[in-house]
Amino acid sequence: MAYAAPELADLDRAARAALDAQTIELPSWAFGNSGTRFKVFTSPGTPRDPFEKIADAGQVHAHTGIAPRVSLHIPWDLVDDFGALAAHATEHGVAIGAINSNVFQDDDYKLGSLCNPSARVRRKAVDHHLRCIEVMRATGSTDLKIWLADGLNYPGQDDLRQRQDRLAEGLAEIYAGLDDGMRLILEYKFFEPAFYATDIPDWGTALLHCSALGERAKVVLDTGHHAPGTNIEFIVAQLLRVDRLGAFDFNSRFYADDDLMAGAADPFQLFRIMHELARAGALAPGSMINFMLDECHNIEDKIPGQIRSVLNVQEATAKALLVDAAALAAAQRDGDVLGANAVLMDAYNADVRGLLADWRTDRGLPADPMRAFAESGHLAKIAAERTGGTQAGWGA
Ligand code: PSV
Ligand code: MN
Ligand code: MN
Repeated sequence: MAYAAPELADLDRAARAALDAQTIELPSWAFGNSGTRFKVFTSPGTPRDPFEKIADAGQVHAHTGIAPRVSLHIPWDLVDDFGALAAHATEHGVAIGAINSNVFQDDDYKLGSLCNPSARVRRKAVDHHLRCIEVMRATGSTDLKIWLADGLNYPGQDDLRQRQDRLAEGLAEIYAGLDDGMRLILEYKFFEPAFYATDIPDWGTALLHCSALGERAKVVLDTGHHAPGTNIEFIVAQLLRVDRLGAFDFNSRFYADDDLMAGAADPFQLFRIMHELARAGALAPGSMINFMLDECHNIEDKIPGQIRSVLNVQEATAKALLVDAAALAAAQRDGDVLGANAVLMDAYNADVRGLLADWRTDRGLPADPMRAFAESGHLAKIAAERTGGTQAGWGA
C-alpha cells in the first residue's frame, strides 16, 4: 500500500482545536550568546539588551504564528522600566511570559539560595523573588518560575533535611507574595551545578513542595534534567493525574543538560510526551500548561534555531494528535501488544510537514518558516544595525 501523508482534514475537530490553540514560549536567553566553559562564540547581530532580544523573539512569532510570549530571566533581563519593555513586546507582536528568578550568580549564593545555611542569604533570595513578583505586575506576567542551583558537593557539607525545611519556609513566603491569578512553577534538576546532592533533584521533591504550598504551585518539567534513560512521559502522566504539571522547558540532551534544540536529539521522546498530553486532553484549548523552550544556541544562528525548535514541537504535537485513540484503546483492551504499538508508530511515522504547511498557509503565515526567514535577509540587517555596545551573553 502506498503511503499517503495525512492532511489537515484527517484531524478530528478536537485535534484541530488543540493544534490551533497551541502556543510555545521563547526564552530571552536563547537570543544571547552562549557556549560552554571552553568557549563562548559570538555572532554578528546578537542582541545587546532585553529590548533587542524581544525584537528577535518577535521574528520567531512572525514566522511561526505560535510563539507569542517571551520568558525573562531576572537579573539577566533587568531594565529600568518594565512597563516600557512590555509595551515594546506588544509592538513586536509578543507578550512577556514567565519571569525566571536568578538566585545563582552572586557570590552570596555559593552555598545556596533558599537552602543556604545563612539566614541573611536566605532573606536576600526571598527578597529577590518578591522583586520578581513586582516585575510580573509591571509586565502582566502570571508565572513565577523558580529553578535553584542549590545543592551540595560533598557528603556532610550541610544537613540535607534542614535544607528541605529552609526551602519549604522560603517557598512559602514567596508563594504568599503572589497575587491572585499568579502561579509559582518549580523546576527540578537531578544534578549540576552541585554534584553530590541537589536540593530539588526530581519531580517527587518538586511535587511535595508544590503540594504543601497550594493549588497555584505547579511543577516544571525540563526535558534535559533527567538521568539517561528516564521515562519522561511517565512523569508527565503522573503529574497530570494530580493536576500539578505547570510547564515544560523543552530542549534536547545527548549527555547532560545540553540545552540543544527541542526535538533534535530524540524526536520520538518528544512525540511520546505529546501523546501523553493529548490522551489526557492537556493539549486542549485553555490548558494551563505553559510550553516553554529553555535552550541555548552555541554554534547555530539563534533566531532560526528558535524557529526550528518551535516547528519541531509543533510537528511532534501534530503527530500525537493524529494517534487513532479509539484504535489504540481497543488494541490495549484486547491485549494486542503489536497492534497497540503499531497505532502509535503509525502516527509517529506520519509526515506532517505538508499538513502543517497548509495550516500555516491558511493563516497567512509562510508555508516554510525556515526558508522564509533565511530569504528575509533579517540576519544581515541586524548584523549591520547592531554595532557598538556589548552583546548579551549567557548571564547578561
Ligand atoms: C537550569 O539548568 C535551567 O534549566 C533553568 O531553567 C534555568 O533558568 C535555565 O536553565 C538557564 O538557562
Ligand atoms: Mn530549564
Ligand atoms: Mn537546564
